[in-house]
Amino acid sequence: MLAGAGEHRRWRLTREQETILVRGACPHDCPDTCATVTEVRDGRAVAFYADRQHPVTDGWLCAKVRPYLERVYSSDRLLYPLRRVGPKGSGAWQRITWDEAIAEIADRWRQIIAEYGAAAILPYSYSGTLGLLQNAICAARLWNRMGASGLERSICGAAAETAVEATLGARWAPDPADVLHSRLVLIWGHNPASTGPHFMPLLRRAQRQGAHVVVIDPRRTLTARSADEHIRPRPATDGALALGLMHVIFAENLHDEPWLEAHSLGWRELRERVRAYPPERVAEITGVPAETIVALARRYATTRPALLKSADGLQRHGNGGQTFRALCCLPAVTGQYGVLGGGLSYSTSGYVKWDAEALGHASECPPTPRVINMNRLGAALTGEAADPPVMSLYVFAANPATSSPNAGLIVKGLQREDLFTVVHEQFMTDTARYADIVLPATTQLEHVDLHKAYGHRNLQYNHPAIQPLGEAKSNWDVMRLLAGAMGYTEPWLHESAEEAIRGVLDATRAHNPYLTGITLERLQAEGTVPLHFKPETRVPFADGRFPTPSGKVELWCEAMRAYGLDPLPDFELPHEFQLADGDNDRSAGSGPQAPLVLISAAPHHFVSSSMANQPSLQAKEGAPYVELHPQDAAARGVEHGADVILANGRGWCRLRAVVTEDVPPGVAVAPKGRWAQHSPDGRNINWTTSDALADLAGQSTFHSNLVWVRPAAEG
Ligand SMILES: Nc1nc2c(c(=O)[nH]1)N[C@H]1C(S)=C(S)[C@@H](COP(=O)(O)OP(=O)(O)OC[C@H]3O[C@@H](n4cnc5c(=O)[nH]c(N)nc54)[C@H](O)[C@@H]3O)O[C@H]1N2
Ligand SMILES: Nc1nc2c(c(=O)[nH]1)N[C@H]1C(S)=C(S)[C@@H](COP(=O)(O)OP(=O)(O)OC[C@H]3O[C@@H](n4cnc5c(=O)[nH]c(N)nc54)[C@H](O)[C@@H]3O)O[C@H]1N2
Ligand SMILES: [Mo]
Repeated sequence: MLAGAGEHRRWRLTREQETILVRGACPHDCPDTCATVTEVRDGRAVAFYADRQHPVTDGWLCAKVRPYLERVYSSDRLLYPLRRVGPKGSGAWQRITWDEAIAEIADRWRQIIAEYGAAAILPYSYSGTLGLLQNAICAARLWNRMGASGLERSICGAAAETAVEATLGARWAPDPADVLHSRLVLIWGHNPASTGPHFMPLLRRAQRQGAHVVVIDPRRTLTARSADEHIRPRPATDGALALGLMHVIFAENLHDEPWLEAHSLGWRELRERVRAYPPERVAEITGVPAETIVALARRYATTRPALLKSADGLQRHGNGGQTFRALCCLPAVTGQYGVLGGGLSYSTSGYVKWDAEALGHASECPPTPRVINMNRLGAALTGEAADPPVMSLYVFAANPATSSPNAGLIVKGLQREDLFTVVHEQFMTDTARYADIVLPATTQLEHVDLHKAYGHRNLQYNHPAIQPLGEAKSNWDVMRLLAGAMGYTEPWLHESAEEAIRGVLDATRAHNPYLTGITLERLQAEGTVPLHFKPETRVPFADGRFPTPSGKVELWCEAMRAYGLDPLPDFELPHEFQLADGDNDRSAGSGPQAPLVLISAAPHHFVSSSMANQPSLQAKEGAPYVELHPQDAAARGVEHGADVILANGRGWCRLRAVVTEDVPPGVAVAPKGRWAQHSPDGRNINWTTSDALADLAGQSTFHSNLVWVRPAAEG
């Protein structure tokens, strides 16, 4: 087992009866980025568990990652390159060698480049792994060199990220353990009990010490169940709620005027703006009683320190950008930025932004000819990207046919006979099924990487624990092969994995004080390395400086104009909801004809569609389901446990009805991530979700989705 402290300095921690312990990082899209240990005996991983030394992982892994070896050694793993032999999507494959696969891809690409230009090639990747090497570097170098189309990576939190950076100047957040200093915690549109579970023990401790916990979410989530208070606004009305809270705070003179004077831009204009949001009007918009709004505003303004913690769920709406802008203003109005235990906890990912030039070498490459928004993949493949059309799609670390919006249109695009699709995957996903060539990918146990986290402030090194299974190759190894076959000779396309990581780390450290003293050798030896903070910057913005153009919190934010937005936060319902009937109160008119707002938030036992093919986790999650309020179920003649059809103009899918008051009237909840091939009729909820873009940063709008629900038995 793990030996004494001295042993932890070595990456192969100790040998005990031929068992080697190897330090790693959980690569999945989760704020926790856990430190892991793999026990290897005779070249085989025999145990996988949490590193006790890590301050956030704290010795335990979540329910979904605990059975990781089931994933690694699954009999469903792709182990050899495959070439399609039947019609697209038919599942008829022929095993080929890597040499044949790489040669065929390079040949096809050369033809496409000759005929259409490299812009006709679209790489598509997202969050199967969050590693520096296997994700970020692989998403940049080869494609820059080729001059392929760029990808606007806005499926997840682009609106929030942009709003936070514009308002505060940087995406910085407190150490998660700082919540132990909070007296009030507002968890707003975020469900950490499922989506970032290592925050929960800290939250519980804070609560036991007397902190008051408020969850703001239309659904009764796992997180809401243990809160002191649960406030349930109608979907997509949070912007109005935030403006309403500020209305009360200003009207009752509870704002921190000296702080606002010293550290913010435009607070008087904001005060003027929020006059239009008195509690009565906000109650009408949000469905939250006026007394609750007033009480929450008073509590928030008078309890110090107060932490506002949010994530991405609440901004996957048409008005996600302005909603997050409004949220960012709240801690300023109460003078809570820079306070230990207070402020905004959105994401820690801004502390380390990998040096863009070292990452992608763009200055040595042709300019990116165009950028395609990943949320528009279906549209792009079926004609929206016309000049040139997309003739080849290369997918890695993503599963768009399952996870991207308007999936029916994506599948239509993937079926195009003239589209050459390559998918590099661990499993035969819904996307891989439509490929012309499928390449087998390594898992985190089989490759090297370096990880930063978005929920805490440590770097984590991942040593490979075992040899690749079958003929699987890492993303980086495949990029190197493709670069070679394309005749690209730049050394940065052929570096070893370690060289590539070291180059980006060193270049980033040269201008990033948070990386002071953090070398590759140190990461390899220690596994987990905390970022370097000076005492005065440990609490974000404690020095009163905000790296915005004005040096202040930009409540009035000129930068928003460039996005076509009001420089002050404001509220408007998403267009999808406006078009329906101009009234967001779906609880009132929940007759059988009325649509419901479908929220497709994170499942507890999968990460997006990753792991959703693992039998033990499928068993825990049960059949693909949708939660409906008893009143909505009754109005539609839907019985608990019966199959229902969810449909709208984009598509439909079939789900099992769960009738529960965990959802409010007018809302349906069906978690994301279900594979279409494991779902009834081969469709999941993304056959209904919208590929319209939000008000800011090309953000996805998964939750601005109206669906009509009826019993499947009606036919
Ligand atoms: N177990 C698990 N963990 C995950 C993931 C997963 O799939 N499974 N996904 C990972 C990824 S990719 C991400 S981006 C993060 C996301 O982390 P979170 O943002 O915490 O996750 P979500 O479940 O997407 O959304 C959070 C909550 O937003 C609520 N919500 C939706 N619309 C509204 C609204 O209009 N107002 C309010 N107030 N709330 C609303 C939903 O009901 C949901 O409970 O989690 C990561 N962690
Ligand atoms: N309806 C609905 N849909 C959503 C959301 C929602 O709220 N509602 N949320 C969205 C969000 S927040 C996100 S971030 C996206 C995520 O969408 P995606 O980034 O597409 O994530 P996954 O669906 O998990 O697919 C990741 C794939 O990468 C593969 N993979 C893992 N590691 C590696 C590797 O090292 N190499 C290669 N080549 N492959 C690897 C996994 O096997 C998996 O199939 O989903 C979005 N989808
Ligand atoms: Mo995400």
